Amino acid sequence: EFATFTEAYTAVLRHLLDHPEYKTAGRGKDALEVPNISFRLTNAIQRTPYLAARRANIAFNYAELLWYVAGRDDITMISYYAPRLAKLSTDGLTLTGTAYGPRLFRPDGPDGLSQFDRCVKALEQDRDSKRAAMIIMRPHEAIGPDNPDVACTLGLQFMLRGGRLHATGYMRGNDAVIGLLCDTFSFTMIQELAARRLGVPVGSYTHHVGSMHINVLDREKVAAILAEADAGPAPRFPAPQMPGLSSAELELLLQWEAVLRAGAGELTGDTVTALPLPHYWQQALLVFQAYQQVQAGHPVTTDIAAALTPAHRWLLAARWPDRIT
Ligand code: 5HM
Repeated sequence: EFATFTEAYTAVLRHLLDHPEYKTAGRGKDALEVPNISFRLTNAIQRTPYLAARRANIAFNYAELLWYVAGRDDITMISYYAPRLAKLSTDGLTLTGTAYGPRLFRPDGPDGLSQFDRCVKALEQDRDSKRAAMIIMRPHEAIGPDNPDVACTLGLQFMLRGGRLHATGYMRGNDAVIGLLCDTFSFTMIQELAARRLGVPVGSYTHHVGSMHINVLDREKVAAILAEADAGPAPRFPAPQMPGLSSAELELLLQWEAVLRAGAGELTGDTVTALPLPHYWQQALLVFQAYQQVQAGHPVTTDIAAALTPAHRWLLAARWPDRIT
């Protein structure tokens, strides 16, 4: 059990590096593996690791969450933030396994509800329900070696206990360096969305993984992350509560995301405050604006840098040290 994801993340990485149980070579990648790893974050909002050597992409984290919640599976949006994802697409247009959005957030039954809506409703009707579970990997999913993109997550579960909304993620396989960070981020955000809908505080987040592994090629990066953790405590930034996300707000966020991605418009520290969005989501747009400037080969403007929270500024500077101060 860990108070912050920074601590959980370094503990998992250290365990994999120091005590790997197997060396695997599945699908041509050499990996070090420890089967059956679980951890719990006492407070799911402490989801962001502040480890510069990890060079996390916070723009991707927000984009992936919005892409999920919108029920999207297009590679156009998501590969702009993570170009490597384009390689996972068989048809060049969509992602099948990695796109959890359609499975969680698109209406999929005769009740006209999505799995997410159905879980929230189940908890409204029976606060002690054990049924608020969403299935991600599908029974008929092609798992042969010619399918490059099979869902790694089996499911997510919400439990409303002690007045707080807890969540559990169940994964068949998880890359401890890359996937673990992104998946914890989006799953705890989905948890927080459900908590706001239910009007209860967020509780703990538990992560269970069948095959936890690191690619052998990432070993040096892991060593650098651990050396940084050993050198002193990670910086602590306040973790603001997400205010919830209405469908109108989601729509506006996605509209602006597309405008910024296309370079068809820009936001400033001033104009963003005029948008009918809570400060929390305005920050996500400022992160996208900063990302666009970096992608276009420019430094992040001082106006945008000044409007970002210290946590966002720190994350962007860890990833692109020569673009933002
Ligand atoms: O051979 P396999 O389908 O397991 O390769 C996909 C790998 O991508 C997973 O084992 C895991 O290392 C990583 N992954 C992850 O960690 C992939 C996804 C996409 O579903 C994810 N987290 N969300």
